[in-house]
Amino acid sequence: MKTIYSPAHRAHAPKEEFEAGRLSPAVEIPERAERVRAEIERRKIGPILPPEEFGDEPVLRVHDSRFVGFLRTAYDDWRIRYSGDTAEAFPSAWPVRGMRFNVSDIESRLGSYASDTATPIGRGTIDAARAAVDAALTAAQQIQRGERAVLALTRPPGHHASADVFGGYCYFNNAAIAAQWLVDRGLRPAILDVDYHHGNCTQSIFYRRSDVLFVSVHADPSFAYPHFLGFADERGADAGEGFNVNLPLPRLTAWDSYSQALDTALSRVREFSPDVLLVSLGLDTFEADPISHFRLKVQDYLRIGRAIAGLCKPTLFVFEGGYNLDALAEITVNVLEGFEQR
Ligand code: OKP
Ligand code: ZN
Repeated sequence: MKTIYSPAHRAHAPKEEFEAGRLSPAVEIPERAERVRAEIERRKIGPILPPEEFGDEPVLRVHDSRFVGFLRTAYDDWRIRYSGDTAEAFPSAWPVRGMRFNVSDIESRLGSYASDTATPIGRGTIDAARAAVDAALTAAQQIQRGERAVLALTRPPGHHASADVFGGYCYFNNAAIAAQWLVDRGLRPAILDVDYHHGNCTQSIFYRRSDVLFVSVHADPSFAYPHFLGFADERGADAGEGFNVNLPLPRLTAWDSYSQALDTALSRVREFSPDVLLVSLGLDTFEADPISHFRLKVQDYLRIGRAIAGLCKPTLFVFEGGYNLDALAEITVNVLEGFEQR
């Protein structure tokens, strides 16, 4: 299996996130992708190739142009506002009920576009996020050209970024942009999101559409981030009714019940009969993940890979979350190896 990887991700090296009332060390850090890349080499999964540049057009098929413009200048605008301070940009006020969306200065733009305080914008954030998009698009192109499976080793991740929202460590929605690019080339993609956290913004992007199926297995938002979306009764709207499937699971879910939900997800994908499967591959369902509360074990990731391979579809893995640095590389590559075994 080919991997698409760019070292440009290293330019996004957040230091801190504001969470549970305090600043804590960032967990979505360069070492994540570096460890996975090294493990792919060590276990000889296949060639590691750099992305091609696709330009803005495929990004603007999914994201609002003012939002893209905001991300492009946010760090510089922030530095100008705070006279040269090199600290990362964070929002501190949001336009909640009764207030207005306003983008007249950097503070109002941050508040209008951000969904949380865990997603800092630093000097290299935009370049890294763009390189991740290009990696996902390059992988999509490989699939279109006949590859059976490709990994886009993207970071920052993407599934908490919508048309005009960034948050949850995500800036551009890598998987959604790749899916839209495939739609624009006449293909019918399904997206299976197995990250611990619900892919709320991938859901939002395709919620009213029947040309892309979105299926997610994740921690119940009644106790887990992203808190405000990802419930089982969200089934799509308008033309998209029935094309959104959420399978929320309780705290401490282990393989027994996880695998049942995964089977349900996979049968829904099979029924849709996509040309291409995109997997939003989060590895934060691991038992020792520092921010999550499922109980999957190292060997379970081989099973996830095998189960996905059972669909017999061209498969584009798009890397999302997973924060246990000691296990992340092994469990990621287990999914790929499990997939290849079948
Ligand atoms: C991104 B991805 C949990 C705080 C959660 C944001 C989590 C973003 C996850 N105590 N903060 O889906 O892995
Ligand atoms: Zn996650």
